[in-house]
Amino acid sequence: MIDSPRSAEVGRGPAAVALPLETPALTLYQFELCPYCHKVRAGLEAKGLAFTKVEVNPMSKRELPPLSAGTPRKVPVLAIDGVVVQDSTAILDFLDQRFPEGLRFLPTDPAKLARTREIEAWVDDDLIQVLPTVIYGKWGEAFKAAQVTARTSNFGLLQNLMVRGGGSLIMHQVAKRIVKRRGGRDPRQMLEAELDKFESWLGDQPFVCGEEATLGDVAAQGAFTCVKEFPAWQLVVARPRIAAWYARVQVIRETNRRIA
Ligand SMILES: N[C@@H](CCC(=O)N[C@@H](CS)C(=O)NCC(=O)O)C(=O)O
Repeated sequence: MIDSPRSAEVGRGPAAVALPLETPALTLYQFELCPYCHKVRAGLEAKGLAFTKVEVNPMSKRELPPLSAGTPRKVPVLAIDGVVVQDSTAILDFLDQRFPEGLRFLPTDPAKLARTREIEAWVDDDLIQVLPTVIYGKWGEAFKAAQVTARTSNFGLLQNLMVRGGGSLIMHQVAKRIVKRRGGRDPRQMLEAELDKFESWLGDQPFVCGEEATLGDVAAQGAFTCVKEFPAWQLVVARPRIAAWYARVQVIRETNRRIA
């Protein structure tokens, strides 16, 4: 069972991360259902870093901290010690350099490093492109997605209603655009095709680059987490090797997780 991460299927239980005494405050500006934000959350938890989440209104984005001129007003954004880092890949690289303790995202072996980078690129360029189509592709799903966002935020009543209504519309349009860009294929078939790739890369290994979890695992597991509340999750957990891998990475996250 995927939801019981310490089951026999999961196997190893990593030791909790030992952090330096003075860990700076970290704030993650995010959308609850953004797969890039899920990637970063997986990384923060796997590193054992406490962080505060700030839900950003997808329409006004007024919660965002000041960003460098000319950079897109997109989430995730991480603020740490007065420094603002944008872009999920840049944030995970930053975290690995700044907090080398605990799980290392980037292996020292050059072949594994190249592989884990390739997998992370696949997460951004293919997997994350397909996920919105199975989350928001149908009106009912888009409305549910907007409700998840509104439920998990601390928006006031009016903003909440706007996020539910406007959010569903925006999310549905995003999904429709992706489907069109990808030749009008059925969203579930597109997800199955990405799952096929991931399953073959994983093979019988515990993690995508072998015995140790790396960046590729954190990025992919984080991204998959955003479909957990949706029917498409069944496609993910129907594959025993992927389900066991997902749970293994979840153990690392839960062992190390610290929420501020
Ligand atoms: N390359 C960026 C992509 C981030 C991104 O596209 N974020 C989306 C949410 S999933 C966003 O903020 N969209 C708002 C907009 O485009 O206005 C990353 O890896 O963080």
